[in-house]
Amino acid sequence: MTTPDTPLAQVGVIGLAVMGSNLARNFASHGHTVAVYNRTVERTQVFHESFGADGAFVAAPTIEEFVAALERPRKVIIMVQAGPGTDAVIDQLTPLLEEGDIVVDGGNAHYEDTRRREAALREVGLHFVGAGISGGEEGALLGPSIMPGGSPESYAALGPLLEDISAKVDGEPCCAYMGTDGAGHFVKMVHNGIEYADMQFIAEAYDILTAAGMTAREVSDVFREWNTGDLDSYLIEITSEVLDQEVDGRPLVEVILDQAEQKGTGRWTVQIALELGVPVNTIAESVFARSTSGHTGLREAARGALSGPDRTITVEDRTTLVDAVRAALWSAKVVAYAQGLDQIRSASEVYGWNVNISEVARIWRGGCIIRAKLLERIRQEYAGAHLATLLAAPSVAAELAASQDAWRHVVALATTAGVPVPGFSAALAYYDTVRSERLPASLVQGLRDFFGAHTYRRIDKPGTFHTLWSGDRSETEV
Ligand code: NBP
Repeated sequence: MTTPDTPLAQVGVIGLAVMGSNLARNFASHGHTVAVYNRTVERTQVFHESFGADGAFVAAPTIEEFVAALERPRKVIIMVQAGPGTDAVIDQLTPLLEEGDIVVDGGNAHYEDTRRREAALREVGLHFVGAGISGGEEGALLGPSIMPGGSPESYAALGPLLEDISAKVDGEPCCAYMGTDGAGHFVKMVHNGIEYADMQFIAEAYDILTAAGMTAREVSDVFREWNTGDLDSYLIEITSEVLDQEVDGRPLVEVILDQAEQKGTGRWTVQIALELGVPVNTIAESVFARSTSGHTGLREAARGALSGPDRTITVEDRTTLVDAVRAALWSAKVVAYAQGLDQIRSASEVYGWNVNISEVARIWRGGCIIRAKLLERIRQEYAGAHLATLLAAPSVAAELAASQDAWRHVVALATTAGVPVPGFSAALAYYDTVRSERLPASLVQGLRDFFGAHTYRRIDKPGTFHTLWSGDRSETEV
């Protein structure tokens, strides 16, 4: 599929399933010559037949021809199934590359794998870039949000290409350098964690409104309206579309099996948050909500054994309820973003990535699944300011203060009616926890000292203390 006259390609894509194909077509539509290769050659042929005429492609049947078709320093983007597939491609590719070439993993890799791969390729003089890419198949084709990590030198060579194909908001590319080694994949992982929370909140809002007697179509209209205000976002927009869809004369949402699946990035976010000691309870509850939905045996047993209110919410004024649910959704969403960004900052400190949180918010404004109007505001809040938490930004705190009565009312209403709201209530519990003057952690510490002599500190004097619980109960300084 190459001839001696074929021009060298500026970029190459390995893996021509949906994401790789669309990314390659995106590069070509921006005027770049793109080399493409896929393990199973039939897929390359199908790609060539389907899209070969749409741009300048070099469809390589072998990986050797693929490498030979690239201008130097070579820029190779791997878009294959994350995990062993990525390692297999790297193993085939690296002996064929030369010093200074750049290997990009655009898949959903675990950031620790990216750190390992980056170190290994650096040893042999190659740059390895772990690039988080969000936006699904449409984003890959028309402009995703791209979160690259790796050496600053590799970004200098690669960045302009990636910025070119990324989504644009206000003329700015939704792509920016995130930091060394695993920074890009870490940021993408947290993006997905926030996405889990966003979707859980949306599902809870739908559940409450239907428990109050609204039809799926009516709730669809509510989401359409919300999408014109401060909740304006891709997920709110597509919620109105999904709720509006009918199948066999019924709302589609009412016939879809109520068991949510997951691919693992939400779980990773929570696992790593636990290791970092960063509370991301909204994301954790969202991951657990999906797991619980899939435990059919447990749910069946509990359904037969546990009693409670019948999930009916009675309200006099539906408009007031809709407004209150909107306030709860917005507030919970702010808490989830605050928690996710805290997690990124914490990892950035541990790994020395120096991630610019304002830039993260900026490149999430377009192309990715959690793109939302709120992100422009978050970008501004973090620009030039060191925020201990997004919640403490004066304008955010003021709005949360204004919406909290409605938020509390919604959680109370749902809980009283037996409608589970793990996301809304986790967000509210976090809000109340971090704003508390004093927490009952003092009692936890007292108990720890009682059974394990774990000691405690006091509010009124420095030092570490232990009470002789099994002795005369006097206090000693340790
Ligand atoms: P898939 O994740 O479905 O992977 C299929 C591709 O991987 C095919 O090209 C396949 O080649 C190749 N592959 C596999 Br499987 N094992 C391989 C191996 N050992 N050596 C070489 N190639 C191998 O593709 P996708 O849905 O396009 O996603 C690609 C990446 O992008 C994934 O990491 C995914 O997590 C990430 N991602 C996906 C989305 C999305 O919306 N789908 C969004 C964001 C990120 P074959 O044709 O020879 O089997």
